[in-house]
Amino acid sequence: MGEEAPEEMSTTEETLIVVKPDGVRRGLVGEIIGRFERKGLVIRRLRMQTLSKPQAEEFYSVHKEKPFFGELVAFITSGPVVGVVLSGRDAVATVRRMVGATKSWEAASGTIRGDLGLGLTDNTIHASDSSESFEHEEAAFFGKAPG
Ligand code: FUP
Repeated sequence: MGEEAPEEMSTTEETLIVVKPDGVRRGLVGEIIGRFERKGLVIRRLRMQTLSKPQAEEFYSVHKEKPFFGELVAFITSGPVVGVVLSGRDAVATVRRMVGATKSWEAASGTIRGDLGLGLTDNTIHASDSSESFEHEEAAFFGKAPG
């Protein structure tokens, strides 16, 4: 038996990316969303907004015990961000590969963080790391789903 699921078992799924305040301030929204569109992922929802502190604390609640939580919330609320729900084959893992390593200075060339920045908290983009995270983050970012 192979280690990987057969191709036909790959699933269409959804994920969320958020262009962080540094990415918006630096004029990288089009560059970033364009990469996902060219890859073949489909935009399902899109919104620009400045997150409130409670909304950001909910969005990042998985990190609430971490020493950098305060810094993370302060940064993500420091200016407008752009959230995009993307769908496609294995979207969670595919998008994470395109985003690259958390420390932008270590991220591989060809990835968004590797090509576009040097930061850690200000690492240009957030992407859901699982379908469960996606559900939580979509609700925190957009509010209750329509319908
Ligand atoms: P990632 O999934 O790559 O976005 O990274 P993590 O879940 O490890 O971290 C969540 C966010 O916290 C990232 F935006 C980076 C930030 N962070 C810090 O600001 N300081 C740290 O020491 C570690 C992570």
